[in-house]
Amino acid sequence: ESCGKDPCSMEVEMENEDKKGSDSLEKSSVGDLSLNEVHTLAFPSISTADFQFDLEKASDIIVESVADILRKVDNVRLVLVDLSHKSNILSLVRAKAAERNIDSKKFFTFVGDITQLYTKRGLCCNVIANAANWRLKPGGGGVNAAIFNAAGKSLETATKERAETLSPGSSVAIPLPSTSPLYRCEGVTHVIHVLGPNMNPQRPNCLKNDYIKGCKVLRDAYSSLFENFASISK
Ligand code: AR6
Repeated sequence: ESCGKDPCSMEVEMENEDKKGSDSLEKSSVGDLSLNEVHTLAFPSISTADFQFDLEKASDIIVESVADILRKVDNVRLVLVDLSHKSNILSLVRAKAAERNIDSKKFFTFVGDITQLYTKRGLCCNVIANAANWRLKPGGGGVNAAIFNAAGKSLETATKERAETLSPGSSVAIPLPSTSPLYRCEGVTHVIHVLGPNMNPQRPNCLKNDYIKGCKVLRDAYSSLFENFASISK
């Protein structure tokens, strides 16, 4: 089964990027970034849909966490993804990132399905984050179901080898087997599962509107995610 394209074997499309000399660079194989490509993390807004976390507070935390990691790490890109142009979290984050003068080449928002960013939208992201559940199980809807579906059984197996559960505010990076369709077609080499704070009484470990705790857990979740991504990018 082929996807028709060769993910991440071409240079990352970047506006204003100096592409001089790129012709002489060797093209890489799938999932192996060549010299003029930049490690890119695509991540969903953790906890703001099924887990019902406040969007204003979440957008502040996203922008602060992004600013923190970009101060520490060079040569990476972070992309906040959501499914719709009408996404409120994308609008809030875009405005706050602009206010803080965050470099829009290193951090931007993007509309698309996180499991089809390369094949449908031409955006090459070698790492994607998942808004997981504490059992690290497929299903449950949202981005978790989409990622486990797109990656196939091998993500479930690889996840089980690394961790059985996740506590709120933490993350675990799973190298994707090269047989996974998400690797072969989209060029995704790692999925980082993240567990954010839950404000939904229908879900386990609900924080019952305690936003002091909730904000701390969400900050911890993003810093864990970004640190994990930074170590993959070394
Ligand atoms: N591509 C990009 N973004 C998406 C996609 C997708 N395919 N699907 C959803 N989003 P959610 P949570 C956005 O509910 O609030 C699951 O059942 C969505 O619009 O997936 O952290 C787990 O098993 C929103 O902006 O995650 C957990 O139990 C963001 O992704 C629980 O939900 C997160 O929405 C986690 O809830």
